[in-house]
Amino acid sequence: MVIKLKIKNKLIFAADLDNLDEVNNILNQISNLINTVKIGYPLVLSEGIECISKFKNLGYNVIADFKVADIPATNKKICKITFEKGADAIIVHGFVGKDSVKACKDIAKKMNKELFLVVDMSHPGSRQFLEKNSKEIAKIGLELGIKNYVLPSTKPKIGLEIRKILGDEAFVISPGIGVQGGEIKKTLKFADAIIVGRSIYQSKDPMTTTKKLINHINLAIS
Ligand code: NUP
Repeated sequence: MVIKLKIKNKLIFAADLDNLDEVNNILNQISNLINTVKIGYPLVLSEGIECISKFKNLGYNVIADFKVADIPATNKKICKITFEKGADAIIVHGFVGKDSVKACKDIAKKMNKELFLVVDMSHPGSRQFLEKNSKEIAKIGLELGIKNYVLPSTKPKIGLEIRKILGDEAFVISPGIGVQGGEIKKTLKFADAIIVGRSIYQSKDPMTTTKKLINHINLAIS
């Protein structure tokens, strides 16, 4: 598996709050349990792109979940700026086609950063368009030599099928655990790490919840 990010406890925290103080409050409670934070539009549009450097300064790996999905020239700019702001990795959509993904891949390679390709998604609406093309999207990733992928924990059967296409060398992260209905054990049969947001940040006791999640993860892989 070729990934520069070392994800502690196979758990990525999705910081989808719109308030940085609230995110920091959660992180203070779980900082010894996780080392990788995924940020996306809710936080960045509320608090600004500088969130990335703030988390980097605290020592976290930062994955920017911007689901980049534009023409190649614009994709390249989005990725470049995100990496310059300090993100270790960016999440990119595959449905836009090979040229758009390649633009992201090329700039990630040039800047020595990571790219995660979304092959399928976890919500019910993904069945309408994305799921029908997920295998083709995975193939685009392989053709471009992409190592990192996002697969939905809510679709364990598809997860396994796509993992077969991607091979053991791929590094797969998976959202959809908990609130969306995904299960840790089934997910870790095709994924290397899970992404969890609401189950942690909406919990009355984020530290205990995170510890329980890690126990489940350890049981699932033992
Ligand atoms: O298919 C996807 N599903 C998904 O939930 C791809 C994603 N990137 N996500 C993101 O993962 C979603 O935007 C959120 O940040 C996180 C899951 O959060 P939660 O359901 O654990 O709260």
